[in-house]
Amino acid sequence: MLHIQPMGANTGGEITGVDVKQLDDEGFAPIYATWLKYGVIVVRDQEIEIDDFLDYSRRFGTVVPHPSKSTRHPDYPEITLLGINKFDADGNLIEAIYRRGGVGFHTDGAYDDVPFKATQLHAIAVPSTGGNTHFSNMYMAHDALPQRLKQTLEGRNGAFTYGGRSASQALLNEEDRDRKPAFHPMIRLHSETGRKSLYFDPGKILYIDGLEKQQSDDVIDELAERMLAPGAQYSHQWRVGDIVIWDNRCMVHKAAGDYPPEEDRIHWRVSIKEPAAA
Ligand SMILES: O=C(O)CCC(=O)C(=O)O
Ligand SMILES: [Fe+2]
Repeated sequence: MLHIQPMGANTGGEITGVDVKQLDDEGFAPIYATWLKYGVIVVRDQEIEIDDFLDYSRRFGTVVPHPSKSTRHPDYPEITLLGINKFDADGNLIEAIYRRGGVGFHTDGAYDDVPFKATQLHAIAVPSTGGNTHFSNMYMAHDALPQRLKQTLEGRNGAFTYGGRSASQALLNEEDRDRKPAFHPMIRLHSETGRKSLYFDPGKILYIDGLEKQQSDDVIDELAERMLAPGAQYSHQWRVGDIVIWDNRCMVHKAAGDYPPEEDRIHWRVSIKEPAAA
């Protein structure tokens, strides 16, 4: 029987007692509601094939291929493989694969005009120690901002690119680099929960539109600290069979990246967008 339990103090929920292969719309409704409420959920103990994972993922929205073409599954472009081909031909660790998602807290796809609504991972192999994914709740980051910053940010857009100010684009093919920035409101109203969150990604933001460069840089530096609000975090310790999905509209995340590199840590990953308006 479906069982729901909170994981972090304010963020993260765990669901047990379901088989995602067997769900109908009625069975899915409480899972979706739990996801909206907690920002990130884990569904435990799933034994699934790639097609099952894609079918289940499509319940959340439109599954789209990730721009990093080199890490796509050869037969399923919508599936990104995390932790595969970590070593080059000489046996050296490829940092861009090992540390993927581990450089800092971020939200997926802010470089796109329509960022990813959600990202979902299924754990295939889990290391004996480390390798968590950390999450932090951006509703709480918004609510904890000083009034002065809320006033500065309200009604303003941030400009975001894949590499942000550092321009690191290691996993992109040449033709996909240096696209124009995408603009998104820094204070974001969630279309489904109606709550305001801070929308920020220190590794992808270039500047805040309408601010002088110095002020924009200062605010970005301040937000890099304030994005992690007290009590807003949840660190997910993976088990094989977990399916974890987070809401990129109101959460940031980061791979801990601290596991023994010689061990396997492998996930299937999908990017999910809002379905196109009918
Ligand atoms: O591997 C992880 O824990 C998360 C990686 C990441 O940032 C992502 O898949 O978007
Ligand atoms: Fe990510």
